[in-house]
Formats: sequence, structure tokens, C-alpha cells
Amino acid sequence: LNRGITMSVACDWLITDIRIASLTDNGAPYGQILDGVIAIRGDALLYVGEAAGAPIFAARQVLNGGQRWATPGLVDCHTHLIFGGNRAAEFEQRLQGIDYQQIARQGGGINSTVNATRAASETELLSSAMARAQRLLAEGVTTFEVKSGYGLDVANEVKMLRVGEQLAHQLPATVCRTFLGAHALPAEFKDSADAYIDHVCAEMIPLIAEQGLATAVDVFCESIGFTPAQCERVFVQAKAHGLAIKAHVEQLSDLKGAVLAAKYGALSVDHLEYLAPEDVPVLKEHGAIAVILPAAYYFLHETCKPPIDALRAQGVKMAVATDLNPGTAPMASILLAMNQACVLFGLTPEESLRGATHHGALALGLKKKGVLAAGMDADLLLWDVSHPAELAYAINFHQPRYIWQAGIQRLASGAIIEPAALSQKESV
Ligand code: DI6
Ligand code: FE
Repeated sequence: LNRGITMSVACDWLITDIRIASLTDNGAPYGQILDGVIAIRGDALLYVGEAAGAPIFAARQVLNGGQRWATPGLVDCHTHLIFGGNRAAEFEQRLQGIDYQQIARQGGGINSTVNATRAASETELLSSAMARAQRLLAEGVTTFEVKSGYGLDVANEVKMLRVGEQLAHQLPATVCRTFLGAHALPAEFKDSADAYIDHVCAEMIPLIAEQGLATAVDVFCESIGFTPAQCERVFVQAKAHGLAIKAHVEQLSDLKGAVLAAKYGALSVDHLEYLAPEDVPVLKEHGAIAVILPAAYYFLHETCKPPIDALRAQGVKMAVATDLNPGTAPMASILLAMNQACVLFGLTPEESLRGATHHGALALGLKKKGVLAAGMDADLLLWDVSHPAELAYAINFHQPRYIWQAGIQRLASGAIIEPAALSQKESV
């Protein structure tokens, strides 16, 4: 024992001279800590707090943050970024006045992406999905979700989820996979939606659960999707197989899908443009996260907005995500989704940042992500901004200057920074 010598605490990274938007509930806006220090050990945060009063650290690497702002790594909790083809031709049709639901009823929309996705090989899907995911990573996304739902048969749903598994293996990010078999009715089951739901429940869910290809199921509860009764059958089967529940609800009309999903213990209810304010207390009661997806509202020229005031007044936690997909949200930018949530729906910049960090993580059932505090996962970003509100305020101004995911530093490109090379650079 080194008696008489101040004991120091070993860590892998010590980041000094930073301002921290911790997003904890410490009573300050953004959970801010103005004269902050962060220590990382392994893949976890060891210390997040004031420099004054911090232990003395013996760090393998030290970075002076130069008064930059630290935030948690961004979380995009709702994407459909694995798909074949694109829908630019449908975009042109919609600009000529044909609406999304009309296109879907004529066999286009989601089903046109199903055709392109079925035709694509696993390798092709992986490379296009990888490129989209890299756009998210470049903005500081350290966790994102991917949904299936463009395969709509056993082989192709499994193919999509395998691509998700590959993304998880190959990217420096946490990738959650969700099974969205009940996304649209495939052509083979025309006029027999109940038979397709039978197939989803009897064949797909057991297989996907058994093979660990997804941790959650999702549904599209809508006139052009599935009825609440059909969605309920999916929820029952998901629960029986230990899968979490998520749901696309009240996007285009009010079928009371959010109330139904919340009663089944859904992690999140997503979209909510047509959610009735009187149904909001049910979301609060069951602890469902309200996932706000302003890109779909924007691209569809929707005019009905989610009941943000009621959600806020009832204390329902709101997440913000891209919904990245080829139909209603061809947009690979979580920072733009945050901006849209503010401009289109009236979230505050702080709510939008919480939505794309802490609440996004909760919408995925991840309790160790999305806030900066000791014991949480070491996913964090340093930004060249003078206030965290700037992240939602300006479009295409910002990219994180430093990124750590699971305690490993990486570049915006996703490339891992080798510790040796880094310490040389930083010591100059
Ligand atoms: N709602 C959406 O916004 C996406 N899926 C859904 O259920 C759109 C998917 C698409 O149009 O391809
Ligand atoms: Fe979606």
C-alpha cells in the first residue's frame, strides 16, 4: 500500500475541460455540468461530473476537450434502413397529387419496395443498408434500430434480419433488430389478411424468436395496414415468445392502436399524428414511449399533428427518430429529425435532444444508454457548439468532433482510431 501517496483511480480515458449535457434529471437544463470531466473505463462511464471534487485519475489516454459540449451518443430508435430499390417515381406521383394511401391500394408503396427487396441478394441489401447507416453514424448515432417488413415471407424477412445482424457485427454501433412482418399485405395473400396474420403468428414469430433474429415485433395498425384485432394477435404471440412490442399507430387515422399497444406493454407507440388527446393518459399509465417521426409528416404533407401538448402535460416521454425508409422518410439525418420535431411540432431543442438520446434508448428497452452518468455505457460525443440547443437549431452545420462508442474512439466515418496513433496526435 502506498501510504502517504494520494491514491489515483485507473481509467482508460480522461476527458477534461468540457461542458456536459448529461441529460440526467439533475435539475439543470440539459442536465448540464459546466466545468466537467468524464472518465471511461472499458466500455462504461466511470465518472461524469464537476472537475472540482473529481478523484485523481491515472488515465491511459487524456483528451483536453477545449470547452466543447459532451452529449450522449445519438439514438435513432425507429428506422427501416434495409431495403431494395427506391421510390423516387412514387415521390413524383405524389407531387402530382396522388396520395400515399391511393398508391398503396394500387399495389405500389410498401409493396413496390417488397418486390425490390425480394429481388435483392443479402449482399446487395447489406451494402446499401451499410451506406445509409454510415450517414447516421457520421452524425453521431451510436445506437439505431432496424426493422424488417419489406420481405413479408419467411425467407425474405429472415434475409432482412440477417442483414441487420451483419450491420450489428460490422459497424461500431449498437443495432437493435425488430420484426415487422405485419407491415403490409403481400400480394400472395391478397384479400386474406387474416390468413397472412396466421402465417406471421404461426411460422414467422416462433422462428425469429428461436433464432434470436429480433428482440421486438412491430405492426402497422392502419386502414392500409392491419386492423387492431389483427395487431392484437401479433402482440399476443410476441409476448408468448418473449419479444418486446412496438407499433406504428395513428399515423394516417385514429384506430385506437396506441391504446391497444400500450395495454400490451409496448415499449413504444410510434407516429401518433391522429392520437386523440384523451387517449394520452393510457400511454402514461402503461409507460409507453411516444416516438415522434416528423419526417413522415413532412414528406406526406400531413396536416394533423401529434398531440404534443397533451403528451407533455401528461408526462409521456417523447422520443424522436428518423423513420428512415424509401417511402415516407427518405432522410438519413437524426439531427434533421430533431430540427423538424421543433419546427413542425413545437418540441423544445432540449426535448428533441432527449428524444434522440435518453428517450430513444428507452423506446428500445435500453436502460444503460442515452444519459451520461457513472455506470452507463460509454457512448458519447464532443461537439463544437457553444450551446446544445444548436444541435436542433441549425441544419447540416454540425458533426461531432470526437466520438466514443462502447468506450472505443472512432471517426465520423466509422473508422476506429488506434490508441497508439491517437496518443501521438494528441500529444503534439
Ligand atoms: N409507416 C411509415 O411511415 C413507413 N412504414 C409505416 O408503417 C413507411 C414505409 C414505406 O412507405 O415504405
Ligand atoms: Fe416506420
